[in-house]
Amino acid sequence: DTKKEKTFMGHPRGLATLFFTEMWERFSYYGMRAILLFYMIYKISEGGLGMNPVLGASIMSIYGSLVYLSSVLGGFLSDRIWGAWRTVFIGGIFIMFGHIALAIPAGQTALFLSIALIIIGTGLLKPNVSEMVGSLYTPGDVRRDSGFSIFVFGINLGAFVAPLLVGTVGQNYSFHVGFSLAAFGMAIGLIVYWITGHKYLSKETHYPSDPIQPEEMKPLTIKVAFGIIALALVFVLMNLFGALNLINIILVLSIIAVAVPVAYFIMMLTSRKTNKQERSRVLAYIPLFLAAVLFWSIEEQGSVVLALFASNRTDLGWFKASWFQSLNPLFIMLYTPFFAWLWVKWGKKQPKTPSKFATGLIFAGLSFVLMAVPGALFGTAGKVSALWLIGSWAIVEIAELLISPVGLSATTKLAPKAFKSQMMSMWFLSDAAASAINAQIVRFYTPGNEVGYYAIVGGITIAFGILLFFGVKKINVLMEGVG
Ligand code: LEU
Repeated sequence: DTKKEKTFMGHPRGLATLFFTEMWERFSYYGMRAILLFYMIYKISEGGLGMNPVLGASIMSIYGSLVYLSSVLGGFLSDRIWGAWRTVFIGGIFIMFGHIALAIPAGQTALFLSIALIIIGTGLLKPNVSEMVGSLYTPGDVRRDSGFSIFVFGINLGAFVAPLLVGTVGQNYSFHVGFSLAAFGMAIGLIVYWITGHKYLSKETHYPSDPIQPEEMKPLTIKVAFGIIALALVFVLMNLFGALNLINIILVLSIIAVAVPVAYFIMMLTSRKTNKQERSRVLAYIPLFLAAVLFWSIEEQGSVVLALFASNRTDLGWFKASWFQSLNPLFIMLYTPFFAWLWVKWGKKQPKTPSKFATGLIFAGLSFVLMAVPGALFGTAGKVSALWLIGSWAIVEIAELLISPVGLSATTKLAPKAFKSQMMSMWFLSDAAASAINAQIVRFYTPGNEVGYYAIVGGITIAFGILLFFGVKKINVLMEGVG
């Protein structure tokens, strides 16, 4: 076929649809996150909910965890029931209503309703948008990696602009107007998706890849019912012992978010569908997964612990605390061309996945150790230069480029044949587990002990990075040539 098809930067037109849909979805998500913590903990007289900051930080983290844990549900609904096209659209509707809930000044009820809607919606939308990017290319298409880079650029473009717009309106004018901007962004994403997606995405995305069979319904219903009853029982018991409060509910959710990836590992390692070589690759994935958890733990604390530092401990001048959330995506966009150039330049001589991960952990840890310095030097009572935070993000984003794209690609390469989509979920689960752990540890963060907090969390991460360097050889052997 010689007739020239219209492309999007040399890529299938469907990439433009997915690029803009995900850009607007991430705009809504990160815009909301840039002001949510402040909304929860600011005094009622300042337009906030007046919640305890320690609880607010914990909610931010468990929310960030469940948003990715639910990708397991989204993957299932898409593969087996709805197909990716519908799952994404329904997800977007949930997300939009989630932001609308916060646009209405209805206190904590609206807060928790919004959180529930956005957890479900993101779980339906995000894994399937990413999956559809992959499905734009035939297995041999050399444009695949560059397609993903363009897609990730869209994520970060949305994430960069959002705190500036939503943050400014939210902090200057009213939180609720800020949240309505987030809702508006998701609405634009949905319209773009609907109109251009019908034209440019393949009809295959309208059908499940592995439709569920009628005989599978009964065992599935029993499993789901069992799970719901077990969870309900836990809450009933907690209630009986007078322990049913937010802190303990968050603890139960944290345990679940850590247990799910553990269960996935056990299932993949013990399944008869996994052959010997595949088992060795899954074993190699365990230390990489743990490293990813440590990395995401620090990365995700950017919108919690560092956001608190921005608000309480930083000389802001005309700057808004929420604007700091734009630094993470900004540095990613700045560094991406450099790393693309570096990997091409080093070619086959470039370090393998475990070495990149180990280096990444050391950078991630250093970004936190740096944050221990201002408190150690000047005490924790006053305010310090914004350069500390800017420097910290500049360092942690080096780590993100050594771990996030590399890990995503390693995940797909190490997946056993029978568990391709489960492995894809594993990548999101590394963030879910990390944020679940954060929900527990951020409670120890108070201005009084910030120095110890940053030094310990950063130090543990650096130590694990060094440990990982010692294991590099062994992991490379286990990976058997797919490094
Ligand atoms: N920052 C990433 C995103 O928003 C996180 C994800 C890979 C867990 O897409």
